[in-house]
Amino acid sequence: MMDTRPPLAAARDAISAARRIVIFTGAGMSAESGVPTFRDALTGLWARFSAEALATPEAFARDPELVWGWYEWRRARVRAAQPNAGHRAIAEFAARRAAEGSGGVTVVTQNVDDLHERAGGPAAVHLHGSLFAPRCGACGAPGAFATVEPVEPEGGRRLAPPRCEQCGGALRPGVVWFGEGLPEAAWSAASQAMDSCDLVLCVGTSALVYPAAALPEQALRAGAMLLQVNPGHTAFDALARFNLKGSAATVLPALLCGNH
Ligand code: BV8
Ligand code: ZN
Repeated sequence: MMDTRPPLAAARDAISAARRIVIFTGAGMSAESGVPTFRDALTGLWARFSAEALATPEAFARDPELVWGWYEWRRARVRAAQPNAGHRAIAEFAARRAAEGSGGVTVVTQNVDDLHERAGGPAAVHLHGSLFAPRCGACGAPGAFATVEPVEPEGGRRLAPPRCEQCGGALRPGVVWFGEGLPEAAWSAASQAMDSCDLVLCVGTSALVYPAAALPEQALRAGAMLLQVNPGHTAFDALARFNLKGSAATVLPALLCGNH
């Protein structure tokens, strides 16, 4: 029988009926906080590179100061950014369901910013690491930032990575680069959440990067329903029960908190 309810109302009903929900987020989640997505062209010193080319061990080995400068510029941008209404809606939704005892909410993010946490939401599972957890490239010890970089609009300074206090090696960003494996603990937490949820809400991801992009399909195979919030088209369009074509900061407050 044809579902005649407006998609948003039907999606809200599906969310209310779900016992265990995973919210799977990508760079589009932070776009309205002013944090560039991976699809956005790079600027300044990095304009001649693609993010995919810079986010690799090879790029860092070839020019550590260029790559460390890029990550420090991104970290300064994130520090200057604020969580948007979408981050806040997720935080409020998770808190409400916890208070009502109406089922768990797990946030699994591909993002390396800390905006989910700063919105007060549940600590997200970070599949691709964090801008705020540098580590030694030689001995793996956690590292400390040497300076607090100013926010430069276009970005564009080469910066030497600080030295490890344990062994003197160069620090590296605490993110997962292309060609690197994902952190075991994060992967297994995300995988278990996908296998045990009955609804996965995908927000602001192009669904292009693996193995992360395989996780929502894993939830589908385990019997979950997939919902998507994205102004654009992605491979998840064909898998989604409801495709809400809009931005995170406008759709999520209406979808999760009833704020129209
Ligand atoms: C691995 C951290 C094996 C870094 C990221 C050749 C060589 C090597 C590997 C490969 C290869 N070919 C394929 C691969 C695999 C590769 C891959 O998938 N490549 C892709 C490009 C084809 N994957 C890997 O390399 C992974 N590792 O395979 O290792 C291995 C295994 C075991 C042991 C050793 C090795 C590692 C991948 C992780 C890379 N790191 N981030 C950093 O941040 O600098 S990935 C990065 O890009 C993001 O984290 C994210 O995951 C990914 C894509 O970004 P999205 O989040 O989807 O955002 P995107 O910009 O793409 O799109 C934005 C979306 O938002 C759009 O849909 C847009 O419409 C929407 N949007 C915009 N505005 C809004 C919005 N939505 C809502 N509201 C809005 N306002
Ligand atoms: Zn070290």
